[in-house]
Amino acid sequence: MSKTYTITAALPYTNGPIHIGHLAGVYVPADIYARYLRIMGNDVVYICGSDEHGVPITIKAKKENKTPQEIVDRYHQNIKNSFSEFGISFDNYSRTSAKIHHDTASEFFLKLLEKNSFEELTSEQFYDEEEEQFLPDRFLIGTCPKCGFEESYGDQCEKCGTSHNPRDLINPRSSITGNKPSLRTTKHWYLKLDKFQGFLEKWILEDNKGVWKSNVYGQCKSWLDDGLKPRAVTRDLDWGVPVPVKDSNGKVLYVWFDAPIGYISSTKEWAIDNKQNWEKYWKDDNTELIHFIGKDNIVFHCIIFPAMLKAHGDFIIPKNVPANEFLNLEGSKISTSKNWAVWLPEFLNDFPGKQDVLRYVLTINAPENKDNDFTWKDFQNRNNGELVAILGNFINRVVVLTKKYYESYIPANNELLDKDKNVLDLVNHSINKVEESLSNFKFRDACSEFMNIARIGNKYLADEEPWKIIKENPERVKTVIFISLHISSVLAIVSEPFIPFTSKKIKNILNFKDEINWTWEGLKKKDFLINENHKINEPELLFNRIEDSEIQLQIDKLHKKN
Ligand code: B3M
Ligand code: ZN
Repeated sequence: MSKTYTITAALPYTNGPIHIGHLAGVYVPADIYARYLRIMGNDVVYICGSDEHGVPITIKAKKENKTPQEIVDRYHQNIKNSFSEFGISFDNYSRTSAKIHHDTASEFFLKLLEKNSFEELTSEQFYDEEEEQFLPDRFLIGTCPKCGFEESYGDQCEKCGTSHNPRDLINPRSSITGNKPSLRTTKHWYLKLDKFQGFLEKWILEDNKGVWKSNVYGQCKSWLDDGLKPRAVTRDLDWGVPVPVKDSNGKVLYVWFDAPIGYISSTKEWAIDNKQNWEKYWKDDNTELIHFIGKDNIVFHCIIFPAMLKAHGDFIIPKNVPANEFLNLEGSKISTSKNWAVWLPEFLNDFPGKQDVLRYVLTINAPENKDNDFTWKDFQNRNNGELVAILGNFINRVVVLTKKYYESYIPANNELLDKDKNVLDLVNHSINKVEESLSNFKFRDACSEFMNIARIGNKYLADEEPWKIIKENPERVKTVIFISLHISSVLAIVSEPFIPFTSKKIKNILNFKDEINWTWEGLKKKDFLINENHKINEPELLFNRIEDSEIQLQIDKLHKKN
């Protein structure tokens, strides 16, 4: 039955290009899910945008002697292009510096103010006398009270993932000047998170126990077990959404207050452009809201944003938050500052047209339940051993044989033997498994099961050896080719969420005509989508081998960067 879904992918900070870690952790899985839901006939809006406020952007601007706006303008376009080049099928990619976002975030804040969800507190905060500014969040560096990491930020430790109060940081210093900060008094608005403890406990710890991924559930439980406290949602900064009340000069909304509201403003922007009703995607109890994020964003999406939504009162809360772990690169943590990363624009430059290879490798090796490693060798092996040797090879053999024996017309099949029926059963079984895994956010399993369909096809061809029996048993060959073409049509459809560019190529080779039946649903309704006498197109290689030298180049490049 068709349902309505709002799929969000974490809004990337607009202070640098996108790398493979972002893609693997958030954007590819979310894209697979959105594409899958769409082909199953659901009403889906897949939302994202640039997170343009916050300290990382201000810091980058300071370093480069630019304005924050100049920084975000540069990277917003760069990031947006990368997503579109890699087939990330957002319905809308907005940005939080947009007016619609400032308006939406301000209204949200005012509503919470009206509902008495904040308390105003005056406290002492760290201040850099030389720079004459307060030091919220990443402006402050010090030793993590939990794990001892010496470069922890004021708000969060990147090493152990703990969020903390800046006052708990050991040996705090300014990240701009390195100075020891002083303390100054300032007033802020605090969200009364403690008021939502009971609601969150029931919703997460009871209702979603065994439903949400265990990494997500575990982090939430530890937050809830510690007891929630009021949390400041404003900052003394000049870059961000101004606090929309009188006398709040020099104060903006905390980036983690405004950014998730960005999902709502991006949906609104889409709705205006497409004459849709945005409220259907955020206020209807039958709509499923799903947030795709990395593990460092769990608390914001599972505790703070749901509390904000609940406090507001008009909104649905997320159905699931399938957060991923991190992807490492060649055995080490991906690091922007150390330039230990594979940046998407560079990848495209070095491997033009190989977006699907990257999508495939990042999915089959996704950091779903634990941190995982991307290696160039594995990238090469997956390409040569799976995409070329299994999927590409299967489609190519079938299409070449169809051309050779039947001038590219699909032959009529004869009576199916048990072994043909067995193969069809295996394929159907795999389709169901792909579906089941996708609906449970198990993208690695889904992807390897999809490749399994090509494996089944290859084995079938190898067992039946049509090229050997074409002379003495041409009628049998018709059936074998028909079944193989059917498997190719299954692959054309089932591959779409994972490797959309390739799916399109296979569809084109098979010369898909009646798009209505050539869907996943169509696949389930009918035994065969293809029919005899339909003419397919010329063979076309789907993938090329990647040579050792190309891989070595990447490894050298990575090490040279350091
Ligand atoms: N920009 C954090 C990040 O990129 C942040 C996500 C916002 S989602 C509302 O890790
Ligand atoms: Zn730590």
